[in-house]
Amino acid sequence: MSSPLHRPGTHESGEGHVTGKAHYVDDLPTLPGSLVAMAFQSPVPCGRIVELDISAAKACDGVHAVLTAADIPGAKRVGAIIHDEPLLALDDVHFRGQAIAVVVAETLTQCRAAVAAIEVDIESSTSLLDIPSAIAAQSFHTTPHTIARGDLNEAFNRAVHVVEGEVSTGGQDHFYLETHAALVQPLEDGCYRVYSSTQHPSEVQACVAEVLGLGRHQVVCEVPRLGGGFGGKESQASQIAAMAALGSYYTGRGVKMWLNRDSDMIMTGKRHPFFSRYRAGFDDSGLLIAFDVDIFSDGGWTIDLSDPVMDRALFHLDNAYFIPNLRFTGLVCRTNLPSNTAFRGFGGPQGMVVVEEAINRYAERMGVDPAEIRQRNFYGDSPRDRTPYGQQVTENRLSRIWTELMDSSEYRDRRRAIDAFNRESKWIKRGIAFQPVKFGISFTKSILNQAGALVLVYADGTVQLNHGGTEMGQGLHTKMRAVCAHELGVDLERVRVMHTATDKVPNTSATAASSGSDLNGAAVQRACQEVAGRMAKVAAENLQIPIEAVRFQDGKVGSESGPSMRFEELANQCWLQQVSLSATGYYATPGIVYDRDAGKGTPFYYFAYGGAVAEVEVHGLTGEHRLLRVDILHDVGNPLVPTIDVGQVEGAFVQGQGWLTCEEVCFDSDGRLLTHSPSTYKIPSAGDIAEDFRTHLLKHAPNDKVVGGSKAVGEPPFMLAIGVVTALRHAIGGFGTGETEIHLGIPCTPEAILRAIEAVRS
Ligand code: MTE
Ligand code: LUZ
Ligand code: MOS
Repeated sequence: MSSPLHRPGTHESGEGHVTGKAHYVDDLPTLPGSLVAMAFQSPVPCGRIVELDISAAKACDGVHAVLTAADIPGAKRVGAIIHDEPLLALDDVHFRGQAIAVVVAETLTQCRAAVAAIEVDIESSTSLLDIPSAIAAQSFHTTPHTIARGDLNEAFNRAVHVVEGEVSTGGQDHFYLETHAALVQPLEDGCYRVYSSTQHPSEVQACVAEVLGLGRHQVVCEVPRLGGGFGGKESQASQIAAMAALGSYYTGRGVKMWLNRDSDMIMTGKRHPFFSRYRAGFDDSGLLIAFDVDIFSDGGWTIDLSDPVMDRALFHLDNAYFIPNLRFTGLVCRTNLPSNTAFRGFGGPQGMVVVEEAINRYAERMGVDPAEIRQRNFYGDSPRDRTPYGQQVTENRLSRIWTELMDSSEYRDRRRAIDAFNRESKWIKRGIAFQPVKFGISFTKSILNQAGALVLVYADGTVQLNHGGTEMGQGLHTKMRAVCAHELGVDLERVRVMHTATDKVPNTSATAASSGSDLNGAAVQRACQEVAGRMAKVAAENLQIPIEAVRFQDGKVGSESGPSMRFEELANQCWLQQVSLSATGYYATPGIVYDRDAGKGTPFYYFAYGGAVAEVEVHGLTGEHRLLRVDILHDVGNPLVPTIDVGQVEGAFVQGQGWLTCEEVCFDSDGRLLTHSPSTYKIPSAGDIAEDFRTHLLKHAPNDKVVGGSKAVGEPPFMLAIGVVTALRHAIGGFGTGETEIHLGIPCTPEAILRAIEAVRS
């Protein structure tokens, strides 16, 4: 049988991506007379607006409107969960870059001139620009959320070694290749069509409707594709679309809003910086028996998704390790910075680095291989093996990954060779590390775990597939097309995946939490099965075979060895016999609940597992490093399209590497973003990728819970990159003498590495 499912395949838009023929929002045709919009942004990080003068701007050439909060006909505040974010500043400004007014003009040049003509008088007040200042000022978005179990005091009394310290991790810009963009077209009867580069079309639809004071039925949001989202377009595309919509509302014309790279980096939120204080108690066999952690995140000026991000950080403070006694408390700080948001891993990476730091320091103090400590602390498969929030760990693949990866990467031999190398080499040292990952799959806000699809079969046997997920390069459409082609037994070429649109599938969740293919895949499968069921009946009657014998495969429908007809023949037959050829499919993940007040529940449908071995080489005089070799063994179940998943694993690892080693978001003491273009913000480039990069998917590991036996893949491998930090610590240790703890800040830039080397040398 020639089903495309589980076969290597190319990305459905791959050719379009490389030839430039794939359409993004900015490539779509505009209506005659269309305009562009640009925001006038706050020049200070915090203050009260005393006077705003837009008269000169209104008189500028080509300007059709200059709009402020007073012009908003509907909701003045928006927001992903809590509507705490003024779309345009009300009386106060809360970060440097906040939108105060929107200028709508014929060209971007005219917009720029008009923006420059706006005058604002702001009475500045003291701003909070980092977590320590926010803690000192008791400036928080939330109340503390705690997850606890066991008896911490008793466990710390029993602990033989206690490691205590602080960990800070910085922000990360999403650096999608396509910056935020929206195009709004007015329709008849006061309705709008919104094209948006968003991971969450339903939220854009809702936000535009609320801001304009309309019902959601009056707004359609359509997404051609995204040039990357990485979480940055989960909640924050809404404001861009709403500003463009406001422009369209007042001018009656099509309006596009597109942020250039600098504006995108200045206006929109990033990965949450985190600051943690921890105390970790180990027994004499190296088991982590007590773990007490306070974590703080920088939410920025509004809450956005900071609450669920914090939840996921708390849910991943254990990573792959069973910790019997613990207390984890999380608190979101309010600062005068852009509102931080979803970013691949969604708080998980920030949580995990804390436990990994504690293990590294313990192992360094004891002079043992941290890999062995990690393995010793793994969750097992027994009833004891529950997470801090009480979820049973099932189908645990950690020990399998450990065994296979240690063997295939020749970890132990290489570690011995590296230690020998380090004894001989004075200025160049090497390091190697093993990093396991366990990552919970499901939206931590449980109700979001639902999806829908709509399948249309035409009488010529071709198919249009609609589902609620968005394509951002991750290959979701490629996978959904394969699921659909498999269910209907037709070639991929017959199935066209349509633009994601809210008039095809309503009330969708963001394509996020790595669950796009799990959720939409099940909905697509159900929609296809519904149509196929009706078609099978017609086939059985026409072919005079029992319905149970009907199979859909190789473009034919019928019995496996007996009579059959071509799929297109059957589709036409159904039309002639007046049988409906379209169907919807709907899916909601069963059995997941989380009681936030109690800090207990089963928030995840299952866990994804993975392991990485990373080897680095550090230059002692410059602090620079190279990644010599990376071996990854990752669990994606039975992959829907394995080539796509390998790309996701590699991409996630390199993006994690960027966060941990070279990307630094810097603000000056006046809240001004200093790193707002590729000249000052360093993302990993081809030369930073491991010279020898070996990615393998765990074999024979189907996941019964998900369509085709697959597993989510988008985010979990991001955290495998934490192994690079441990490998760097190993190398840095080589510059010292024996059992010293390493003090290495994240990101591990050359400066941070040099500082750590200086410290071990003295
Ligand atoms: N891969 C590409 N190429 N571009 C992206 O924007 N986003 C990541 C991941 N992989 C992203 C990506 C993030 S943050 C998530 S949550 C998932 O893809 C979302 O898609 P999925 O649920 O279909 O895996
Ligand atoms: N939970 C989660 C969420 O785990 N990932 C997400 O992307 C998300 N988004 C919104 C709310 N909860
Ligand atoms: Mo991904 S951070 O869940 O969009």
